[in-house]
Amino acid sequence: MAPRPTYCISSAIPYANGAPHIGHAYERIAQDAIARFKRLDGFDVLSLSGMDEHGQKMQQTAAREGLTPQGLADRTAEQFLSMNRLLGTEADDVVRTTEPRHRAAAQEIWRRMEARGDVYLSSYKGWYSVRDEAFHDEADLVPGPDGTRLAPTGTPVEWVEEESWFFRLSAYGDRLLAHYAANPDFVTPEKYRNEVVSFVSRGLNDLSISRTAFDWGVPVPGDSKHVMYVWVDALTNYLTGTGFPDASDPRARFWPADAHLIGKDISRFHAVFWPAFLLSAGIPLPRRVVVHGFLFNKGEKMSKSVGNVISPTTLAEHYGVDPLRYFFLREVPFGQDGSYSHEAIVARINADLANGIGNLAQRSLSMIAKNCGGRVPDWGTLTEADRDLLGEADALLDRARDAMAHYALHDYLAAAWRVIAAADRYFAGEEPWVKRKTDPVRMGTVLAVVAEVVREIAIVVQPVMPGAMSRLLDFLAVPAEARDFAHFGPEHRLTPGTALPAPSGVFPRYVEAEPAA
Ligand code: ME8
Repeated sequence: MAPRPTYCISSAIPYANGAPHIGHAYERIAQDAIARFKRLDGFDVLSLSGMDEHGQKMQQTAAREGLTPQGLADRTAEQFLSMNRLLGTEADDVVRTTEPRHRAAAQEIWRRMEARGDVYLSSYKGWYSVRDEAFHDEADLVPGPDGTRLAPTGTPVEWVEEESWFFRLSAYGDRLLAHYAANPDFVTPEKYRNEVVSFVSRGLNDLSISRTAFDWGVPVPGDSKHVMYVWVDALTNYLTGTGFPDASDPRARFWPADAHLIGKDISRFHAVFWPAFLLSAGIPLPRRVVVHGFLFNKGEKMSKSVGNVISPTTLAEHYGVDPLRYFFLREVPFGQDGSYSHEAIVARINADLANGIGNLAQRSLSMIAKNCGGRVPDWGTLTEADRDLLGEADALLDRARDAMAHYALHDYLAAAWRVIAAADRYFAGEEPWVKRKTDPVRMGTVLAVVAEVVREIAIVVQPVMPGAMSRLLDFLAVPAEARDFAHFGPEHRLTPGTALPAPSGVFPRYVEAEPAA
């Protein structure tokens, strides 16, 4: 048998100086849905995540909280693990940048860049934002309160003057532009690609890549009074996860990664610095940097001072894991900014889940239980209406694949819900409850058709709502080994006579709690 094609997807590794927020949950839900989709589609998948545990911000936060930086990193790593367990978004590997295997990878990429002649010692004078862990050009600073100046991101900056190792980024502008031109999908969506191209077109300065003012980082090989700039260290986590630098590691087959999934604030690091480091080190570039937008609470930025920070765990416990996963991926066109609110989540739960797929499955399966002895009815003779609906459902997988090829997760779900709407219209038009007396054979056909459509929808939607869709497939008695995309389509229709377990509701309506008297 030919080996399965590989697919490797990573997410940004969160700073370990704070608890997980909705933005982190959103990114992991998207990554997990894509990884599950590819797995069901027959790919050999590696889904990577990690924790960004070094840098000045970590050292400062730990000191404020009376912890060691490692103690803070351990506490945060546990919070992320528990969020991912709850959301069903656990990756295949979590690369923590304080691990020895990662230190080895970061030092090796440094040595390769140095061997290429791209690393030199000089001194750095300029503005640094600890919160962004980034240097900012003087010309980009904006006025802050009381005559101070802030980074363009609104964070405080401090003047830094120290000896530093530099990376010859200025030498890579043309090669980067050539790469973007030859690989138009290297950064998607296009809006972010255009930003990156215009940034590089303006000319690149060399990049300071080491610090001496603190020591919480990976030591620079051969010069241990310097630690690496945290982004050199952090970006290399993607290589660590594929076993780098050990070319004989079984995971080496996953490099180059197919997709680095990141938020819009860090596209420059991933689409400019990272490919330049890799070109210098002679390592193939990832195939795509997939940029997603930001989520806002009722349109407002989440911030501790506004008091609107809601933990993803609280939301999942309140609305349910599958509804929350569905909400984020359906509500926000992937790549754009989006907003969430109680009202918007409840509207999706009731319209799309309870009244949509939930109601369709419940009505057809409970009629089968009551009127067909709890067994898949005979297909009988198919009418044009039956064939049309089945044809529409059979076309769903290819539509979903097309949408996923562009990381348009919302389009993939919209395609599934168009089939649900068509099935609802069909069910209403065929009135199987009337035919129960007048034409029970026809009733059986209609119920078999709808049950089959539910099977196909459930198979395709599993990546987004794994728990609920697996319960639906249980109600249809679909064996565990017949739930992947190879079992989608007309050759795998439900078999008449198959006994079905008693169905129960999969998506209850969300009912507002009575206000306290
Ligand atoms: O940037 N909505 O870590 P991080 C959606 N350590 N996504 C959001 C968001 C929001 N409101 N806020 C943040 C870092 N994100 C670095 C990454 S990778 C080598 C190093 C996204 O914890 C953000 O864009 O600040 C990023 O992709 C991820 O959450 C982690 O952010």
